[in-house]
Amino acid sequence: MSETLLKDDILRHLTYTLGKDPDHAQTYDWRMALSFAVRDRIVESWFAATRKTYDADAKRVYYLSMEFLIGRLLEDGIINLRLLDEAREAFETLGLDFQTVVEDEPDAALGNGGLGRLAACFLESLSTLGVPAYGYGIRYEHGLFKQGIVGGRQVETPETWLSQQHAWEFERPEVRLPIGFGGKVKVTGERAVWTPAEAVDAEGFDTPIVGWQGKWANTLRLWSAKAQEPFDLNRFNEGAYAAAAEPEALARTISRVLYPDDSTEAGKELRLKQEYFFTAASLRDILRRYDSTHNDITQLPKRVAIQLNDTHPAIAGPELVRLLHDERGMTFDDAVETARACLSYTNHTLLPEALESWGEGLFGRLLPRHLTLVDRIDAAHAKANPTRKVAARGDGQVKMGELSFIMAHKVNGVSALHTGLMKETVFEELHRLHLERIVNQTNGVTPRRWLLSCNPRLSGLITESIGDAWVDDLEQLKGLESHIEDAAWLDAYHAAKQDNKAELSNWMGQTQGFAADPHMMFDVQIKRMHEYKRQHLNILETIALWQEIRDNPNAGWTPRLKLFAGKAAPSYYFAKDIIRLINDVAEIVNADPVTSPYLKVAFIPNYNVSLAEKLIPAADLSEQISTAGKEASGTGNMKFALNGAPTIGTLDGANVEIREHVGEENFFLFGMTAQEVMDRRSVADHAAQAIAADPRLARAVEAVRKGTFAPGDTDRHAGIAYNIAGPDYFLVASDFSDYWRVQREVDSAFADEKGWARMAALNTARSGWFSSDRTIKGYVSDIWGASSLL
Ligand code: B1H
Repeated sequence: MSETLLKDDILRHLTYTLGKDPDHAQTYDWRMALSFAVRDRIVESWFAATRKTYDADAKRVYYLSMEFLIGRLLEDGIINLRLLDEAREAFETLGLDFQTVVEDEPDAALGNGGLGRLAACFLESLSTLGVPAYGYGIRYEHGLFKQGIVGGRQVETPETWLSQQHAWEFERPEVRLPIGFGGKVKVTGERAVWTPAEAVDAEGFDTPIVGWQGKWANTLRLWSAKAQEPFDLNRFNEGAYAAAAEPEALARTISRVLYPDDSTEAGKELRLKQEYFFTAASLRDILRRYDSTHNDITQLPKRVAIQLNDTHPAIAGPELVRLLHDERGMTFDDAVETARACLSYTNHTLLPEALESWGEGLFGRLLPRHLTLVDRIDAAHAKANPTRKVAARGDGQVKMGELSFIMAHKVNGVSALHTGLMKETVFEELHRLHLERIVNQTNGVTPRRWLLSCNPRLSGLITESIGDAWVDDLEQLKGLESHIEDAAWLDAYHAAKQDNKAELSNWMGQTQGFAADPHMMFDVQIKRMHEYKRQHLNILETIALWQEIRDNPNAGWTPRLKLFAGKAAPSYYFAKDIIRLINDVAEIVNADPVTSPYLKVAFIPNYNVSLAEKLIPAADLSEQISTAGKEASGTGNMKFALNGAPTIGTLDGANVEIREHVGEENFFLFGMTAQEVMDRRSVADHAAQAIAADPRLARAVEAVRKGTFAPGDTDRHAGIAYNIAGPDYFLVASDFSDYWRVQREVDSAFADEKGWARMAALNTARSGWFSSDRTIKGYVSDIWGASSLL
């Protein structure tokens, strides 16, 4: 570790790296100087880790992902290096506000939601555990769009995290790999030579990811697309300046923007180009690194484990076969075997609209050699499994889920329920043919970010109570259970939550136009906007509650603040309509003097990692209300439980396991099971029946339909009402009555302050299993065969 004082290093970087006189430095300059001072310390363990990995000739894990939703890195680095006190002190003596400096960092949103955030948690856990690993992805110039709310509606503007220098990355101009598209394939005997028609360069940018206590750091390598020629000199000399710049602009397009579709497939040519671009660059880089210390390519699986984060990098299968067979002379069969021994695949969703497939026309035009190889891989699989009916090719499509399955030695789901459903539904036949292939690895979250860093009050209390070994051994939270009957301790637990709520309330007052009363229950649903996540079930219950409070204001209602946040994919109109309904309901309900003491509604714009870090520690109740069978796991659900917000939820995804861990008496269960959902769908007019059976539901739907929340534009929300009363694919109407019933149980439970604190504390004490450290240990032993070098 560095021997110099952090403060001296900050001032040195301010002066010599940023060229700023302390008297004239702005927040940005201080933030960069602090980041560089912290980064220096990370680099030390980063080099040491790389050296150790080479010395041990250790197996490396390569995590290929279209998304890394890392958020801010400065506080993470400070926390993991245990520099918080020193950094705070340094800024105090400099007369600067530490929090302002930390919050100046842009939130790197190179992902949509859970899938991308999981990749970020995994990188941090891999470093904490000292497993040699690389994350590989795309250095998008523009991450997920910024969401504004104007007139109740979502408006999107481009995100510009790179408009300032990114403090954490190291550009690697020497790592520049040409990636080709299109062109011709010349077959000579068994092998082929592919001559692409066009090519761009993939340039690497490295970000070190440091683990807990700075004992290890791994690398996140993101690829940026660059034109091979900076501009067309001939056209420039002819005076065609715009045309001269065109090839450069076109090449850069590949890494320009993140597709904003969560759990849906984009199906665009540029998307396939992005997928091949980063996957091909990563594989080339992996082989280059292997070659630098090995000369027998057949031993590759001993040193290399490649994890495909969903099917987005599925082209890795045929590409690796191409590299081994066409370029390195392995037989086709050996190439497939070797590739499969390296590759494994995580499935994150069973939603049909999210399963990737590509038309063979497009696929063959961009990747002509790969199309032939996919055919051969599929034919070989068919030959080895003569009874099979499901294929990676058919109907003129390349099906990426099937392809990934066939090319992986292990395939995993992300919660016990989801893995079971994979075996019964989408991968039913492939599972039967390969009974050992599918395994479960229930998701987890890193406790460094999602408790230690985001919730200093609670983590302080935990450390006072049981010491600090919980930070990288989260199951130790169990030790809190012995304090539960201690009234003073429970008061302290409750006080931490109350203080978090007061802090959020202040922030809302400053930024959202109203400061919620911290004595209300903070009932929080924050996640991507999606019909299957059923924000419309929540707002419908809100409406029914508002109506009921108006009817009977003195019935002793438990005061609630309903908090929502989440982005809708720009072309997902129904999800955008739900955002508008929530905002419209908020306007009417919040202005109602009768109900105001008991009910408030807020939609906080621009949900991202940093906002989650603010909201979760202040939450009382966690809404995890997806239609059973649809949410593969969820990871927000774990963050809430860990931070002492009990769940109201369905038996879906990891909710099932959360309930098992925290105890059913500390979890508010409602709704149909996955099996009941499937049965219910076959009931004609299930929604109409549910509405007829529940007058409260009927009244709420009717209020939406007739425009109660859209004065002067009464048709505005009719579409939502007709959907709920009609097709209602996600069974909002059928689950409503039970949801309402259990919400009233929540009301009574919350009114008992001590009882609630106890339940919240038990959620914290029993959530240790949901650490991503546990998840990564599972991948290491069941899938990767790697090991820790610590
Ligand atoms: C999840 C996605 C996803 N599942 C396609 N699938 C995407 C699919 O841009 N695309 O094309 C982007 C994302 N994301 C989520 O993964 C699940 O819905 C969650 O339940 C799960 O917790 C998370 C991590 O496993």
